[in-house]
Amino acid sequence: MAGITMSKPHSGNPYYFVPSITEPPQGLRFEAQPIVSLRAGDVVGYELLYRGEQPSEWSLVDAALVRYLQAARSHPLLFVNLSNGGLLKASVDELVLASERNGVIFELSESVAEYALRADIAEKVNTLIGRGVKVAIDDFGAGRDSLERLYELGPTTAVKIDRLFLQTCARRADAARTLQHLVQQWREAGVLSIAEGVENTDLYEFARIVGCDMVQGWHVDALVSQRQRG
Ligand SMILES: [Ca+2]
Repeated sequence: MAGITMSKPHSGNPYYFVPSITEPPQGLRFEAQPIVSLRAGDVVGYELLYRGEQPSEWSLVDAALVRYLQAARSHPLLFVNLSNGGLLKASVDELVLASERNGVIFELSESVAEYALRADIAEKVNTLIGRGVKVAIDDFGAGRDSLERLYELGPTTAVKIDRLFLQTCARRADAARTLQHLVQQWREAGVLSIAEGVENTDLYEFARIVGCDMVQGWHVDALVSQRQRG
């Protein structure tokens, strides 16, 4: 049985918890990073980040997490990373159940090493979207095929903008305009945009100027901690 404990690494901070899922033979530990709405400034969800030992296969970590999420939990909205292997191995029913029992948005990795897998992944993801599962494109802008990936899928709930791509856009006016157009287009299509790797005030401000809906990163963590302490 998978068990979970929510601990508070920073005393007095009720939001920044560390879930640890323990399922023999592997100890699986996750941290939850807050995702903050730029408009309202409040925490709207968390991304679960794996902090355990390097697994022999990522799909084992995914499988444990999907099993855990199939029971109803009183969590806030969780963004859950799935590897391509984990996504293909989990059944549609398991993923639908995890999505129905908990507020979950599955993040899809940008990189697909084996090109032959792409069609299988797109088909699986589109089936999931058709069954009401929410998915986010992860690391948008990091790979050479971000746009192709975005447009081969059905309606996605969110796009997460890659940390390095965000930094590039913040440095270059032409890239910033492109990002601003994309964010606007996504908004018109009802797709949320989330800037990742917001590590300082400048990037926070840049994400706000280009119109992103949400931000996450060290700077955001610090702001959340600060607010909860104050
Ligand atoms: Ca992610």
